[in-house]
Amino acid sequence: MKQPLLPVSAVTSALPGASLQKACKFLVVFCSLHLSVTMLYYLSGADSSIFQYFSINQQQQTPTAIYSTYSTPLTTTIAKELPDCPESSPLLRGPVTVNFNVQVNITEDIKANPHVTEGGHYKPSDCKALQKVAIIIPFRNRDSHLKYWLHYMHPILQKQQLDYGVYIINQDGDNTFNRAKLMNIGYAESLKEYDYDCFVFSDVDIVITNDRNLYRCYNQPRHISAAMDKFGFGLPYAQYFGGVSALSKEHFRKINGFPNKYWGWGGEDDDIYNRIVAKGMSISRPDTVTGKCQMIKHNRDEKNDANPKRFDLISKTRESMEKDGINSLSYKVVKTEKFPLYVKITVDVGIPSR
Ligand SMILES: *[C@@H]1O[C@H](CO)[C@@H](O)[C@H](O)[C@H]1NC(C)=O
Ligand SMILES: [Mn+2]
Repeated sequence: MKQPLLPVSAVTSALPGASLQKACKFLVVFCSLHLSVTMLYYLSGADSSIFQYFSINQQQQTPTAIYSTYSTPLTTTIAKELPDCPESSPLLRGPVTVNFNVQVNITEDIKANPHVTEGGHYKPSDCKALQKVAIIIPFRNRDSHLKYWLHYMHPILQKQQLDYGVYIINQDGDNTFNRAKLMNIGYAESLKEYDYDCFVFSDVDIVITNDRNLYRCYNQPRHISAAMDKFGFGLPYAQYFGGVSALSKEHFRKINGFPNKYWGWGGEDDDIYNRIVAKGMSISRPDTVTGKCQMIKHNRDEKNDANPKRFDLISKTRESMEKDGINSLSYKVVKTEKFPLYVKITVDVGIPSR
């Protein structure tokens, strides 16, 4: 019954007085050292499993509950995740050569972007992107332009270290085109899929030619296409907000989204500009070197004639914006198709009232 002690006492009793004391001291020191190392090891193991427990629960609890109750473990959990991506991506090089006369092949582009996942999603694998960006492209019958957009933009967006998804919002049927309403729909539909915090709205026929022109959001609504070739690499007028723009979720909500009542070409971008100014915000832009963009030359689409009502509508933005926007948006999704480099959502936007 007392067998485990026996060998020790057998050894000690065999030793003479002085060396017995030495051996005892040594044993005591050794044992306590061993005990403390074991305790340390055990405790650190227990600690990390506690952290894991909290990090799993994090998703189920409200952030306030986490911060007030478990502030220390949460900090440790974050430190163990990917580090934040740097404010300025080290992968950026500046000017990008763009040529719309060279043929592109979508099969080749799918191969060239192996890290883009089904539906046109990407996020950096080695750092946590600073923003989650939905790129929204109003669309109809422009597959030949979309090929170029995907070819040039996917590599740039990855170099910008964004967590992004590409949403092609395709107007069904052949009634009059409604660009701004399609962009509202893109906002609503992308949010159903992922918790985006920034929305870039882009025409399908515009690509940037400098990878430092970031497709992300800033303190103020951003006009990205600030120096388009068709306007001599400048703005057609100071208030111009067409082409490519970026609004955070907060910006977008503040202005009640975009107008739904602009059928046909023109005016909706000026209405959006008016909304931004009416809510006390201003436009942020890259400089005219960084902001250089190219547009594919094309004829005006059918069923997208200049909207004769646009001047009247623009003059009334301040009154109409509270009633007409994301709060009055109605549409029907006809079809959602996931392709390797984008999602295509075909929607019924209706027809102009009256
Ligand atoms: C595109 O490239 C693939 C090979 O990756 C080739 O099989 C296909 O024929 C090409 N398509 C065109 C239209 O050139
Ligand atoms: Mn165009």
